[in-house]
Amino acid sequence: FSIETELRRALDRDLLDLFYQPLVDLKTGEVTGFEALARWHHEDRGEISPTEFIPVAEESGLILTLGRWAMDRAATTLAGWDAREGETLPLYVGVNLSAIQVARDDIAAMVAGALRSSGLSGERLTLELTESAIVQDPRRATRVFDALKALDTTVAMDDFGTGYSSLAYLQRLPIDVLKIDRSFVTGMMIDPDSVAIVRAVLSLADALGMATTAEGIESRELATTLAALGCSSGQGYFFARPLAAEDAIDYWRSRQ
Ligand code: G
Ligand code: G
Ligand code: MN
Ligand code: NA
Repeated sequence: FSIETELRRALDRDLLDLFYQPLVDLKTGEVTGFEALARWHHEDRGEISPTEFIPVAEESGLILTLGRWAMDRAATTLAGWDAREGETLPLYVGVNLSAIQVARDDIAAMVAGALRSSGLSGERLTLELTESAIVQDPRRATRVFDALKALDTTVAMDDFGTGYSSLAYLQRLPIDVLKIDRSFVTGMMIDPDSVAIVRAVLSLADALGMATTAEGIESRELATTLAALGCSSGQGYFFARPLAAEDAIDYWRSRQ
């Protein structure tokens, strides 16, 4: 069977899983939230990477189903942690939204639905959008971003610096967080140009009143350097890999 056929079946049977990678405040070391990342353990083929099945989902339109599933699962999981700990936890969850979802689905209604059924308030959710979501249809993107802000959710620009959007959109759209793409963060260790780019992005974000998250932090040295440069938040294997829901909340508790 093709990956598409198998993916359709996996979605029908609820065989995908959602993992959670901690985001850490680089000043205090506190875990502030998690990014939700889809995982697919295929019974015969083993682990299939999202870099393989997300593009298939996007080409086939299955991303609409997958995206709604991820949104609902992430919200339900966070509400479940609150219920188990008996309090509203100081944690948020970030959900990736594909440009295809922005173009073809009613994102704001979907997010509102997930908030309603989980009972979470909007501040508990971050929506991670890529520059491609803006480039395809800027007017639609503007409406979607505004609607997400009206729900009090946080809007993050994912993989920042790798796409083709103009800086004018940073000014025009209600973006709260710039996520600095992993390629620049990894590059900092070996390439002075990457350091220059990261510095420039941090300074731009600061001037525009946006927070910053560095992705792909794999060493203590990088975490320290990025903190010194003023980056607010970090994510990467140095802190933790994406974790199953149970392991993610255990990780948070163990660091309290
Ligand atoms: O999880 P990493 O482990 O391999 O993810 C690879 C890529 O797949 C990343 O670009 C990530 O944003 C994307 N991805 C993972 N889960 C989701 C999801 O639920 N929705 C969308 N749109 N992209 C996802
Ligand atoms: O594009 P997006 O930012 O959503 O993708 C997140 C991807 O980055 C996931 O595939 C996740 O597993 C991966 N990732 C997270 N932290 C690290 C890291 O420290 N190193 C590497 N190589 N990949 C990471
Ligand atoms: Mn992301
Ligand atoms: Na990224």
